[in-house]
Amino acid sequence: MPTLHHLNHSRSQRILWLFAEIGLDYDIQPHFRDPKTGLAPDSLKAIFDLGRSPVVTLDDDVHTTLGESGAIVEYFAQTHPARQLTIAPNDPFYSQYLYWLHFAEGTMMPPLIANLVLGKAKTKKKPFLIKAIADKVIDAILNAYYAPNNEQNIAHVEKHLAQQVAQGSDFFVGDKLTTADFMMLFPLEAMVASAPKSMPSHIVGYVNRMHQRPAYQQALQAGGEYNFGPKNAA
Ligand SMILES: N[C@@H](CCC(=O)N[C@@H](CS)C(=O)NCC(=O)O)C(=O)O
Repeated sequence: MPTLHHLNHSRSQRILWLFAEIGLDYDIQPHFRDPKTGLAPDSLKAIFDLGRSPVVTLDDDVHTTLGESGAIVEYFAQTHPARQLTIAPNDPFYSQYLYWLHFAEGTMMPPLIANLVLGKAKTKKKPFLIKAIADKVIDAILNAYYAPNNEQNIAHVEKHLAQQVAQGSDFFVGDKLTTADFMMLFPLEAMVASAPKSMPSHIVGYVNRMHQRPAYQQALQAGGEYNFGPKNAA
């Protein structure tokens, strides 16, 4: 049986949701972020040298330790074809499917993380004069690059989701749940949770629809506290 090494408030929520949608039997090993630094604990480094989550250990012949949420999502979707969470190369939506599957970690997450890390750097205690200069530099970097990148990404996703809704689809690609949804929900729900009023309506609508899925609710129960889930979550 696979074991998911789950870190609270993290991308491994993607995998809990995926496992619930597949109806997979698995073990869960929780790891908790350091409350001060927000970083993963050493217990995760003991499993996987990068010390990042999600990580899944498989009871296959070569005792695989698999990191990268995209790789994990693809692995389980491909090895459970009956659930039909992938799109085949001969399907007209195949290229769109690959695009959104990779857009999540390739384009959407980097400016989000940069905003988060640089924002945290601004709140760190520093001597007064150094703080004034450091904050200016941080703002310059954010304003020149990461903030506009993030805004462009949001507009790009919003336009796509508006088109999907106009075509009667609840999902990112075609008219069914695919691995692209597991990948895209995480950055979108994180943004909706941190700035609900400033997010555009189709992104908010999409996040709400995914949150209402029974398997998503099941995943919340399995993972415990999660800052980016629906506000009324247990
Ligand atoms: N691209 C990787 C990123 C993994 C990653 O950075 N995970 C974060 C949680 S969302 C983490 O483990 N952070 C803890 C740390 O860096 O100490 C993936 O998609 O799995």
